[in-house]
Parts: sequence; structure tokens; C-alpha cells
Amino acid sequence: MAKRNTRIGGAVAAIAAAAIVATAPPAAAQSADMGSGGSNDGSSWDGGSTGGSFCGTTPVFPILSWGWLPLDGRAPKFVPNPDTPGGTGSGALDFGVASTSETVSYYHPTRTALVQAGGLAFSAYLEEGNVAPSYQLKVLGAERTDTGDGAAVGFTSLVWEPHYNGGNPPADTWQTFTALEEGQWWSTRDIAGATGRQRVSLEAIKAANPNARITSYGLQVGSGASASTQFADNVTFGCTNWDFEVLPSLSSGSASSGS
Ligand SMILES: [Ca+2]
Repeated sequence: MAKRNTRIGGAVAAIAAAAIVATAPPAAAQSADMGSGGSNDGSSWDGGSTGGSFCGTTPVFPILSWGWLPLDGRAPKFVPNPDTPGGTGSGALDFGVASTSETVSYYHPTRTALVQAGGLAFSAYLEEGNVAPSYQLKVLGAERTDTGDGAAVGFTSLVWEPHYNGGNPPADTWQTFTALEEGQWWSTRDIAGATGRQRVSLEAIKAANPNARITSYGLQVGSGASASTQFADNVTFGCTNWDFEVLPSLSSGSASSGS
């Protein structure tokens, strides 16, 4: 018993250490205060081509999530990669939903001017149903054209969906979507350049909302999505890439624990 625990503990420590080594300065990831931020006046956004964070690929584990959080609904589950040959690494995120009332999301905080948004990408895999995760940007400082909730601080979510941008991936196949910033987006709130959930280019939204800044980016399924099973991985924002992984010795336990 003690021997087994020592072995598992060693594996966890090794993985955590490897992740820390692979991740240059985690300070950016740990300053996870922007999700509820809003106190910033927009004068200190670092933005830039890096997306305001560190560059390179960082593995994300259930016990080492670098600030990834569900902002709507619950978090996805860390699961073994459903199709390793086409996936990234040995793990992925399970965004499956059981009903139309369920929402699954995972977001990472950032401090990036919307006009600097670029290098947006992710990979998706549909196993059951035909629902793909959407890539979303949580924004403050947008030019809201309504007076609804969050209008005073210019809140909205900008949404990129595969089925509005060339179509969902074929079943049981990993597909990587890149250069999302060149695709069609819609805004969950009415803002300058994007009202009534019409789909427009992100460039048009940027031009009409020069003071908007991204506080979080991530993936979401639902609500309203029918019962389905889909996976995602390999989320990129600027030069920052995230590889969602399971702990080899604890994969089944960590997956079922979810959150
Ligand atoms: Ca992975």
C-alpha cells in the first residue's frame, strides 16, 4: 500500500516538475485575476503578438491547471485521448453533455487588447452527435449598443463555431482549426459591428471596438446543445499553446472525478 502510494506520488511529482520546467514563467498563468477583473481602465493591457502571456506549449493536468476554469456551467473532464494518432499527446478534454440544459466550459485568463487577438486555434473530435465546442473570447470594454446586463462595462462573449466556419469535424476524427481570427464570429451581446447575433469578421468587431480587451479565452459547449460526446485539445491563443493531459497512473480516477 505504502509502496504503491509512493510510486504514484513520484509519478505525479515528476509530471508536475516536468510541466514546470516546460513552462517558462508561470507567473503569467498564475495571475489569474482577470476573469472577474474589470477594474482595469484599459491602459495597462500588454497584448502584443504573444497574446499577453508566455510562449510555447504547456501541458495541463487535473492537478495542475494553470488557471483554467469553467466560467459557465461545469468544467470538462480530463480523459485519455480517444484517438491518439490524430490527437495531441495522450489526453484530451471531454466536453460531452447529457442534455440541452447542460453547459461545459473551460477558460484561461488573459490581459490582451482585442485588436491584438490572433493565432487562435484548437482541435476537436466528435464521437456522438454533431456538436462541436466553440472557441470564445470573454471581453470587457466593448461598445455595447444595448442597456442589458453588463452594458456599463462593455461585457460580451465573442463566439467562433466550426459549423459556421467550414463545418464540424467528421465523426471520430481529430480536426485542428487554425487562424480563427480570420473566420466568422458572433457576439452574445449587441455591440458595435455585431448585433442580433449576426456573424461578422473578427476584424470588423475589432475595428468597431478599439477599447475592448479580452479577459479570458477558451472553449464551451451548450447550453442548448443536444446530448453528445465531443473532445477538445491543443488550444492556442497567440503563441501560447495548451496540451490537456491525464496523469498516467491516475487517469481513470482523475477522469471520473471531473468537477
Ligand atoms: Ca492532449
